[in-house]
Amino acid sequence: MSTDNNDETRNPSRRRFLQSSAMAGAGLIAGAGAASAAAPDPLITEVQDWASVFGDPVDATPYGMPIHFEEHVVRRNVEWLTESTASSINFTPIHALEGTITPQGVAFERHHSGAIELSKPDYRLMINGLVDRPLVFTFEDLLRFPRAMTTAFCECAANGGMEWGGAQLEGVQFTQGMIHNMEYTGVMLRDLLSESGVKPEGKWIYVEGHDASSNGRSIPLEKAMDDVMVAFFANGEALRKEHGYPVRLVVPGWEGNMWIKWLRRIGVYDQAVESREETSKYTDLMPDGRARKWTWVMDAKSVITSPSPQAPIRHGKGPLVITGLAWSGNGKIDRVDVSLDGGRNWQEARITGDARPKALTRFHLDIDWDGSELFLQSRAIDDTGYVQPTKQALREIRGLNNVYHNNGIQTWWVKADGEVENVEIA
Ligand SMILES: Nc1nc2c(c(=O)[nH]1)N[C@H]1C(S)=C(S)[C@@H](COP(=O)(O)O)O[C@H]1N2
Ligand SMILES: [Mo]
Repeated sequence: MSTDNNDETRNPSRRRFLQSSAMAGAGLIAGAGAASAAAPDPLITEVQDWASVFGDPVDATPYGMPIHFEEHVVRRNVEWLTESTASSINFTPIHALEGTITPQGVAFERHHSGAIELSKPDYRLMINGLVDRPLVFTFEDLLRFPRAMTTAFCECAANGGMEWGGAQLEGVQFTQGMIHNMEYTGVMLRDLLSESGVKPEGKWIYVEGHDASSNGRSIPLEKAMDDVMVAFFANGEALRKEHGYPVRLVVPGWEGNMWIKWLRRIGVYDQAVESREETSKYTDLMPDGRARKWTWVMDAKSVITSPSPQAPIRHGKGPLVITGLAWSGNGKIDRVDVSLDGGRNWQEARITGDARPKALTRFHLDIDWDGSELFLQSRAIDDTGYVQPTKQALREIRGLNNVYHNNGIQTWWVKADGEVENVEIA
């Protein structure tokens, strides 16, 4: 694995290309037909408006939004998927993002009964059940516990679920966009539980939200005492309403459904509650009609975000930057391989920046594209040695009745004209 950003030193053909395009000069920049300096580029030779007048003053936007040129980079939903948008999901535009942190404003939302408005003064968090001291915390109380930070991906168990039967949706936003990755600040759940004092018979917690759905889930005490966080900041600012303001649970590596928003109560019990969200939902139906129980961890997965159907190649042959995301609920990403020919041959991609455990990891592969069609795939390998499976390998074990935990390899067919389509290799 290499974190070397200076690819030109390692890739002579790329360096040659960059040199020759620099010699072609204005021709390439000015675009079609402008072969030489004979057609001067007014963007260079003329004084532009933006260089002649004042720009916006400070305070023009007390809370800044992206410039309007980027207004297509938004969450989107798939209308036919759910009957009502109050109990629905939308998708992160991962085809248009870089790095690993998801800005809250474009991070996917999943609500079972809509996003509620709950103020800090009205906020209460109860811990009860098998504890020495049942307690109720206000928001101010939480601020007085020692702070912790963690960066973690939150992936809905249904991410990729529409692709179980076959390639369906045109865009990585829709096939893999039920994921976000934020830097959280809050307090460790174990510190709150210790304040209440868990009785020896307490083996499970049951967590639920203030919203009408409550979305209750059981979590084994071992996990609760390990890396679960009660978070109130994300990416340096307060949680957004839609992500659980003022307080949500962060359950690193485990399915999004357990990340309770608008956290209301933590009950300590001697056994799992077996609520709706962990019996009729969020279990995986097997071909023989039985369901897999307690599939909490999100297994290693990766996907190429560009090129992809919403991010086709517009620049023709030559240097091409291939990029994507990889993650594992079991630990760190060790390696990501990329195939240009539908899985026959693989080459190792570069992990760019840090590979943190249970967090999104960015990879890049720089190639010299000859303009012929590609069948692009990526495959993640985590530090437990787990290798991301093909969709076919998953189906052989789990059948076609399933919705959740589809971490199979995604294939993008890149055509000679640079357009990209969601396909499967037969
Ligand atoms: N209280 C509450 N918590 C909830 C939900 C909900 O509907 N209510 N949805 C869950 C599901 S299914 C997922 S995938 C994540 C989504 O978090 P997000 O909306 O920040 O993307 O929140 C989980 N926590
Ligand atoms: Mo979810």
